[in-house]
Amino acid sequence: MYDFSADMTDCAQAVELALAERLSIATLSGPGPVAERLVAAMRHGSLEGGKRLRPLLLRQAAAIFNVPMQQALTAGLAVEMVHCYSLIHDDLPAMDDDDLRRGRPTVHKQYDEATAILAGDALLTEAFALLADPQCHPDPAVRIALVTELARGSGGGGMVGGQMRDIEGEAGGFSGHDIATMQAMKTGALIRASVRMGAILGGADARALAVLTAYAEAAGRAFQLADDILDVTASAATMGKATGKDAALGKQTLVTTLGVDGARGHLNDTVATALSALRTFGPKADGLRATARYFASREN
Ligand code: GRG
Repeated sequence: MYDFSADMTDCAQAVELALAERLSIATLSGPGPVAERLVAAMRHGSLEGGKRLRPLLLRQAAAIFNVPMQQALTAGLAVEMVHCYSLIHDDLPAMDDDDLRRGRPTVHKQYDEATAILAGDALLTEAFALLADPQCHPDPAVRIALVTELARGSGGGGMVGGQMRDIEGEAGGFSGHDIATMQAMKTGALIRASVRMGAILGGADARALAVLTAYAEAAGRAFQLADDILDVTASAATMGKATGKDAALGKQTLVTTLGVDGARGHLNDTVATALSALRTFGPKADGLRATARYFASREN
């Protein structure tokens, strides 16, 4: 019987251990020795905290195809590094200007802005070095497919482009469609890439990949809806970051247009869409099913 809580804890522990090992002076040094301050800032922005949901989704998708755990973990680390870089940069004064992340000072507060920018840059770069490493997958064609997927999900047509649209939207005038596009890119694209990378590691055929993509897109919408609801309903202590930011910035979300109850109803419908996409898969997709349900019930 699948146990979501055990799966999530096990994944988070594995990611924490592997990240701590990878983000070391020995591993990060290139033609020259990496600066100790840079490594410390990268570790501050990546270790101790974080639900590690993207590596979890990746390994749950990979589990459908019996991918070895080590391969799923290596690719999951790459996604988590991109995620942590995005949070470090998102917290900067030029972006969301936050002091608190995962219950601790943000990287630019603990160090300084320049160090935070560089720590994010180095995490992003290291993510692609990980995917290029044969421990990720013995077949170079699979590794290239993973690099392409992560680049698409995190770049101008994905997460970074979504962040740009979000900033543009602060001026107002966004339609419901504009908000949905921005959110699908800013938050959804990396979640989509995570699931698809698990499928790519498993050699999924085009049909399975399409089904998992449909799941991932709905799961990404559910994750973002939950985040928008929690921004209104949860405390900063529970979230480990400032809340009430959307309203303070006058940002439009589905909560502003539908209200909290309307948004909750929409969240439940979106989770149902994610689950129905998986109907052709048997119990091997129970992990992905449980994570979509968790998105509707999470409290932080
Ligand atoms: C600055 C390049 C760049 C991108 C920023 C991800 C992102 C794009 C901004 C983060 C701002 C934000 C709060 C987005 C909402 C969704 C989100 C990514 C929440 C945080 O993800 P969790 O809940 O965080 O998975 P943990 O801490 O558990 O890893």
